[in-house]
Amino acid sequence: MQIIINMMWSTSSSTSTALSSTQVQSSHSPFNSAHSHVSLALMNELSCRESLVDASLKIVVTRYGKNWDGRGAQKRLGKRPLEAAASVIEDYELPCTPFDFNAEVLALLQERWVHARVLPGAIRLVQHLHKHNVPIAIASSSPQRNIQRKLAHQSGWTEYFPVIVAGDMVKNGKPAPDIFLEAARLLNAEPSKCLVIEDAPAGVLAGKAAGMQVVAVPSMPSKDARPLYSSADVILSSLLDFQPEVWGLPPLNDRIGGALPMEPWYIGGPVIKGFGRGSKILGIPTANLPTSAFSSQLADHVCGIYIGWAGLSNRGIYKMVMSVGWNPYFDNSEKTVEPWILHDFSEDFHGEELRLIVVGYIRPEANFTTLEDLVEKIHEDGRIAKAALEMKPFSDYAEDSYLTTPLPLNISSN
Ligand code: ADP
Ligand code: RBF
Ligand code: MG
Repeated sequence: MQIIINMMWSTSSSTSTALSSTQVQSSHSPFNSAHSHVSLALMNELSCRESLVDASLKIVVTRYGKNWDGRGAQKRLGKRPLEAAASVIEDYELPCTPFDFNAEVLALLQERWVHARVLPGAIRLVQHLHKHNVPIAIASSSPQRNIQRKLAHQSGWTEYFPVIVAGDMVKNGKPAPDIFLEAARLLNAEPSKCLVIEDAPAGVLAGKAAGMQVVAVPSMPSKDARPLYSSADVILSSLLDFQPEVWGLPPLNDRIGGALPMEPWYIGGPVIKGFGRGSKILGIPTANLPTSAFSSQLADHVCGIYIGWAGLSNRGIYKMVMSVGWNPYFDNSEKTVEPWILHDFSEDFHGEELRLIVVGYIRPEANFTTLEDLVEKIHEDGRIAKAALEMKPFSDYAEDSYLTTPLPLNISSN
């Protein structure tokens, strides 16, 4: 499960993937038959986000005696290595050339690529498109050598991407359209029949400049960054929400009882006080967990609404549905994990140990115009969770001993 497709060293976003076929229908038209199909999609950001790149940048910037604070991240997204290096050098006033800086960062990244993880939803999507003979290309700002190295970590992926256009194969990097136009040419597809999936603002601009449709999956989903993606045709919060049928491609039919099975996620800790508004304002209590004990797992998971099983100290095992993210309606400043245990308790259990196995994804976090709409949606999530957790594979995890085994001390006391 370790691959990085788009992530070049600047931050994530340097790779894009293109899907194509021989003929095209207009977007938004339903997929009719395996023969009449469509689209070329170029998509970016199949792999995990900036953490590896940022960790390497931080080391090199620190070597020059400067304090890394992550500034300028937006600007670097989707840029080719030397251009991104120039931007860091300017931001931190470093006494070196982009070439030297780049060499230092690349040396660190070589060692780290193996640790890169695939973005949630990437394998599912690529395999689905491959199965339906939708040609896919990668159009990445990374140099060719780096893309190959990243692809090699994921078995079968070289064959999924018959066309790869790297940053060093074209004259102008993103936001110029060159990289996508070259991908379309190699795919034998008209640019207007291509769909780009991109995570970086520069890539979104490049896709539009190439005359393609663009789905943005922002790698920096902060509110401030939103305007940078405004030229995209659609903005999604993750690849899990990509709906091929919207683009005339065969739909994904892998939900079970309304939830998408996923690699289970095991998290736990003592129940802490949250914002004190779940039960008071919504009538829906959520048992907040301290995220410090599993912050890297949290960073790997996209925001959204999930289902799973909850083991509560020695009270029992229950179904649960939870929100992961910033709760747009309340506009929180941190990413929280808030499970609503689908059981009536007669009292609070702050401080008790809660262990969760998260097994399925329902939907992205949304904003709502009224509190009633939010409450109604959460109740609908609850109904989906109750029913889906009765079904395989979700039901199997109710037996998992993780739910009944006390956590190691360093986690439970965190
Ligand atoms: P907080 O801000 O402290 O999370 P909430 O109003 O969200 O307050 O209430 C959550 C608390 O309510 C939990 O920490 C737990 O002690 C208690 N609680 C009672 N029933 C449930 C339930 N079914 N699911 C989650 N928490 C519950
Ligand atoms: N908050 C949002 O702002 N948007 C959502 O889509 C959303 N969905 C939720 C779904 C579930 C199953 C639960 C338990 C909560 C959800 N919330 C959502 C979070 C809700 O706002 C949260 O419980 C409050 O912030 C109380 O802390
Ligand atoms: Mg709560």
